[in-house]
Amino acid sequence: MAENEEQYEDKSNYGADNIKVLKGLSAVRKRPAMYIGSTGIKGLHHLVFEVVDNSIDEAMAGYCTRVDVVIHKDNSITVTDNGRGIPVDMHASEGKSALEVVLTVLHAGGKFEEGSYSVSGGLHGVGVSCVNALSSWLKVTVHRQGKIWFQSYQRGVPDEPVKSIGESKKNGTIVSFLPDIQIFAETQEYHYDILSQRLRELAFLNKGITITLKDERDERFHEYCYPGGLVSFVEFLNENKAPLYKEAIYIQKTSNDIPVEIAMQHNDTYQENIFSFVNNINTVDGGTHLAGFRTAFTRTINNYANKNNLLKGKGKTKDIDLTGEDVREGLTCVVSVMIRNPQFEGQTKGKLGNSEAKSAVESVVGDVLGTFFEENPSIARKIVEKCISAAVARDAARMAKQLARRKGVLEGGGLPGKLADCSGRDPSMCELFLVEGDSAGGSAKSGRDRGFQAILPLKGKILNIEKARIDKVLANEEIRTIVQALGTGISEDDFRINDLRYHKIIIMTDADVDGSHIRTLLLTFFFRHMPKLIENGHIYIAQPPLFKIEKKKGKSKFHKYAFNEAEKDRIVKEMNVEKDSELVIQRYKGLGEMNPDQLAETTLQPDKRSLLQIQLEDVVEADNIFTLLMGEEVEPRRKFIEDNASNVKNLDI
Ligand code: 0RA
Repeated sequence: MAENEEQYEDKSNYGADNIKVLKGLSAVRKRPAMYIGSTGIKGLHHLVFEVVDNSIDEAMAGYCTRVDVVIHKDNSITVTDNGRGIPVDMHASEGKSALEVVLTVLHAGGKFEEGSYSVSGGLHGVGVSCVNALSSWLKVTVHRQGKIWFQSYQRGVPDEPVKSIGESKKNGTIVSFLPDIQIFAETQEYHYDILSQRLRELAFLNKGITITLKDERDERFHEYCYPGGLVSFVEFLNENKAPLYKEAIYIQKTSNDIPVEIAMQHNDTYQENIFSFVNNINTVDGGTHLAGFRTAFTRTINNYANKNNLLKGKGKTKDIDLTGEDVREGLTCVVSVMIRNPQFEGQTKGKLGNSEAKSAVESVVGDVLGTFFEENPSIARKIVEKCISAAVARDAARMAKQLARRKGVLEGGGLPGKLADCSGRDPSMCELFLVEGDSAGGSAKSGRDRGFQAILPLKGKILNIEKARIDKVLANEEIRTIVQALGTGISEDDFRINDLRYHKIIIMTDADVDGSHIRTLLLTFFFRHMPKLIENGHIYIAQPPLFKIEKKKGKSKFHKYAFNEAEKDRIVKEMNVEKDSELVIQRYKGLGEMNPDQLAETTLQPDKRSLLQIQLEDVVEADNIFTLLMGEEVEPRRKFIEDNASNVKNLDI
């Protein structure tokens, strides 16, 4: 008989051992948010990621190639991996199976040996024991060294000691759990998209590993496996853009014991799109590793360009000096480092603080990219040319900004003549309607409550921001007018959210292809140049009705509005008329067909209208979507609006 089994034979003492465990677990159950961030939707999904992270650790250590995640019908989860399996031998200090220790003791995350880049050092990094504590039940099965081991728990407390339940030729760990309804009171429902986005990201970051996600509620299934790793990631990010050169540049080297991995590719847009990761965790606010990349990237390109005389005579008066902004224009890049003791800083812990990461990335980029340029002169030249044109445009942009500033657009001096402003001055109470067309603008002006509602009619197309630099953006009259009305200025250096004059900015366009195009252009503009407005939830879409259904009954008349065909049919049925002639159904082709009263009643008055608030959850996804939206396809655009706008009908006003 195996040593382990003998040690578990005496079950009588088992209860006493668990007192310590219970104390640890009850701390987690008392303050779950401290351990997993929240008990809302984020925390709920965090449970899955916590378990998956352990499997990814196994993969990074070279022992695991596959992770399968299943969402069951009852919203319980199973994570299966083919790693070594959690050890089951006696844990010396705890006096019980290592498996039980890993599952019941806080921060026993499981790495007993030194030298692993455990991702559990990350944001909340609390280990499977937390998941166990916050699950109404959890079951773990381990295939290891010829046997199958099993233990089950309720709210973190083992039902019985670890036992062997059979033989197996495989290795691996299977964890199943059901989040505790007592903890996750808000929602227990898993979102396929939240899980799939992170799992896809993990598959990009860990090349070759296969991650699957299956949803038994609707039989959805996805398999993620990218032998190209970060190169595939960058090509995915550039999917709907035109790359400047065919293959992404790939850098991989360990410096000072810090593995650095980078992939990058320029495209023909003017946006910089850099994602950075530390131990597989997205550092949304960058940090030292990103700073190291930026410094080395700018220096390496300038060195190459100077060495090859590519900058001579390019400036108006003197030779050009390429700035960081110039070299990163249109750059899509993913920087990933592994660090033993990552220090995360900032309010949301999204910024890496370790200074050794800066020098490691700097040295790797300088070295490997320098060599790459020498060996691939045609690509190097293409990049330098793009940087030079960025530098030239930067000059033009500076002039445009100066001009705009003089005209008061950026300082928020005067207000545009076309704006019908409201009389209220408290931004938190004020709304700005961006209305398509002068005629709808006119109706909106007469129908509004001028106390807190301002109207800005827009005519003509707004420029396609995706393809324009800041100088062109500011040269566009419609955009200048919007910026002026908002009062915030534009772009990172000039944007002042505190000067925002309206806390609700409501896009009101026709329900046709043109209207949807204008709406998309506006959203893209806000996303690229005033992302804070979207992050802070200031951007809304008005939803004018499509139908008016009027019933004449003797002398009295009454009417209702419908937002879609189905609603119209339902209302017609409810009106229960004997003759069709008792009904007048009007279909609005555009906002312009509504008179001021109708517009007020359906689209302007807070207690009657329906607004969609724009939310952007995932930056990777958002960037992709915006690029996609600027294509000619109407369908993905429509779908975006549907997916990203959450209904906030009769908002709390
Ligand atoms: C502790 C030590 C070892 C592996 C693991 C934990 C481990 C944990 C999880 C959680 C999910 N899947 C997992 N796979 C492995 C090292 C084992 C060894 O030295 O053989």
